Amino acid sequence: MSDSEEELFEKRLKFVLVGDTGAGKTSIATRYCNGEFTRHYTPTAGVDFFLKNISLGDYKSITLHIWDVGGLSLHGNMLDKYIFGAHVILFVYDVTNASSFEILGEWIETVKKVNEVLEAQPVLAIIGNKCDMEHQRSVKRDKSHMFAAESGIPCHDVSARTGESITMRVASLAAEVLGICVTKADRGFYKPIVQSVIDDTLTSKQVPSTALKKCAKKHAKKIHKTESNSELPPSKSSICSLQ
Ligand SMILES: Nc1nc2c(ncn2[C@@H]2O[C@H](COP(=O)(O)OP(=O)(O)OP(=O)(O)O)[C@@H](O)[C@H]2O)c(=O)[nH]1
Ligand SMILES: [Mg+2]
Repeated sequence: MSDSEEELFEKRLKFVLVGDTGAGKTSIATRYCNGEFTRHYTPTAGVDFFLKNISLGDYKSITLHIWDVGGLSLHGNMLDKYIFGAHVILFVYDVTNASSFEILGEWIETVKKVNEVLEAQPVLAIIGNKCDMEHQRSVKRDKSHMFAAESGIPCHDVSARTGESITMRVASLAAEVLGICVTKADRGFYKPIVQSVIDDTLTSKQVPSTALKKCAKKHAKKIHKTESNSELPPSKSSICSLQ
């Protein structure tokens, strides 16, 4: 196999997650790479590393090196080293926490300053995390869309808790870096499923099936299926997945 052929099949991409403390960067990385989520919060000191192997189009093996940068690094002296050589930088904020959104400007300015000298610019994206807590949203969609338009960086909502949109978003960004489209086959791979969580207090014996169906319909929401189908949230409740 020639070098260029080999390159087509194997690729390494560096993704960097930055943003305010508590925005959910570690949770996004843990959900995406390990299919896990915890409510327990342990602030990241410095940077943490995650690895994930995916395939997209003709690229049979893409190794994603995910650098999860602690929120306190904004004012530290290591940030330039963390983002050096990044193919993708994700600016993460918490949709329920306005100050995590307001500080994005400072993150973007700092990152852009570091990248100024580079020839190849990374792909940038703004990620609004915790969209499972819509009822507590304090950053209105209009506001984030306007900010995205002004800064020229697209924004997307995800949830590390439910896994919503994470896999597909990462795949789209990787495809953008590689200059390829997410193919039909890739789309099949990330086929959406409808997931509904049914309260613990109800069991299928106690409730007629029509009521269960109604309940499932009411609470149904779309998430994206991953390779391991691991994006179901850990919960004490019974989980009902409908294709
Ligand atoms: N409901 C909900 N909670 C989330 C979500 N993502 C993260 N959390 C919670 O938010 C808290 C902070 O999450 P982390 O992932 O540790 O935040 P971080 O951005 O890595 O924070 P630093 O390491 O300090 O920069 C934890 O208690 C998580 O359980 C989400 O999508 N939904
Ligand atoms: Mg962290």
